[in-house]
Amino acid sequence: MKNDDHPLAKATQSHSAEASEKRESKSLLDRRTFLATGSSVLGIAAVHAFFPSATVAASSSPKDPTRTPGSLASSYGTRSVFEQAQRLTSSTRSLTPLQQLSGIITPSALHFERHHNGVPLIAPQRHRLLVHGLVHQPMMFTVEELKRFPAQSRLAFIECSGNSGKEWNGPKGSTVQETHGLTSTSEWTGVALSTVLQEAGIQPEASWVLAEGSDAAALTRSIPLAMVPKDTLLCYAQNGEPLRPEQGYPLRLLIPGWEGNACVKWLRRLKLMANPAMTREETSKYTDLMPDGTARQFTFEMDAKSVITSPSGGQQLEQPGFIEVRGLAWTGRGRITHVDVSTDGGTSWQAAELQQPVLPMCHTRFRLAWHWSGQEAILQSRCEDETGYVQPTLTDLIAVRGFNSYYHNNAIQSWKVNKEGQVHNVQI
Ligand SMILES: Nc1nc2c(c(=O)[nH]1)N[C@H]1C(S)=C(S)[C@@H](COP(=O)(O)O)O[C@H]1N2
Ligand SMILES: [Mo]
Repeated sequence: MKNDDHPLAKATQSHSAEASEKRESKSLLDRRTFLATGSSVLGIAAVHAFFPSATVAASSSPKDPTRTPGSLASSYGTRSVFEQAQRLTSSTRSLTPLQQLSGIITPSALHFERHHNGVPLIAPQRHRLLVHGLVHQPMMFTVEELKRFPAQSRLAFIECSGNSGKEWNGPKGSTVQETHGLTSTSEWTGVALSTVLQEAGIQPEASWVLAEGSDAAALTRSIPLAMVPKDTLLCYAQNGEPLRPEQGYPLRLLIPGWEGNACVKWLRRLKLMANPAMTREETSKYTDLMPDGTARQFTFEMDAKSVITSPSGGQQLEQPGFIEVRGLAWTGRGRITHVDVSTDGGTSWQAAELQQPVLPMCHTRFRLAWHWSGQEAILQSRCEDETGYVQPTLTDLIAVRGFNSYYHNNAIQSWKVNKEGQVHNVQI
């Protein structure tokens, strides 16, 4: 089976330890030369710009920061040089390091990426959105024109329907980034899709809208007008600034709670139609082969799902004692209402605390105080949403969907803590 969302090429670290060691020793040398030649105030800023390595920064950081003036104001901020969280990248996707994040917002620079044929470079002045098909008046908009419409902002997660897909047939990813990193939450700003469609005027026969991207994949999906949420946005901003190129600059569709591929990036065309267009993305891809040989199609809403992000695969517990179990839960059908955590592989469950704010179609942070006795433990989380839907076990999911499925795996994840405190991905 060949599948665009399948191959999670073994994530490669962007640089080997050896290479970065070399760079550091060279940087140290450079820095000594540099310090010998000049030490103006501007020079101090330059040291920071030139030697971003954490080791160098640690060795040059003053013992008492209250006795040395800090670096100067900067025009565009960057994180502390001591912080290293990274997306894990393969050529067509990158994964959010969920285990290294706090709260519910994903920093834009760490939002997961999924693209079928690269990130296009689009000059916003040249970009157009065409609205045509079964409309009273075909229309073309520039991004500036779309920005003049009443603006709306909302937080929402986007999850790729291929997230955790590899986990259908046995535990594969070693970290939560590898098993669940294709989901992120941002604040999105744009104009309501309904506002723009109203402007063009929908003809009575129109019941689907085709959304097309301006990338080399020209990703195209048919969306049923009757199902599409009212708060669907044509977005131009993410976390307060223009969309990142990876997220669809200068314009993307955001359908809150729907599978990522329906949120067409680099959006250039909306065509009103009587029937779905049956594009590649809704026939060959993004369908689920069921045990009876039929294919589930147009499975837009993301089912409730949760995962413990800490302790999670690849982490090491230092010593027995108090540990706060932390994780994320989300659902495409509104709000998360409840999360249970088990530390004994699902034999007993305890209600976790939901951290405010609990917003619809958003990652929701949950926490549970745990005393690790130093014995083997299996950590699981199970969420419920406002429709009463409860996150299934993988066994339950396979009983309904069979072994040929890949997309929409929202099963309960298990992390095994061994006596040494090492945490591993297991299926029980
Ligand atoms: N034009 C276009 N839109 C696209 C894609 C694409 O390849 N081209 N990928 C889709 C898929 S499969 C997903 S999961 C989401 C990912 O959004 P993100 O990269 O902003 O996280 O974008 C969707 N929109
Ligand atoms: Mo996706």
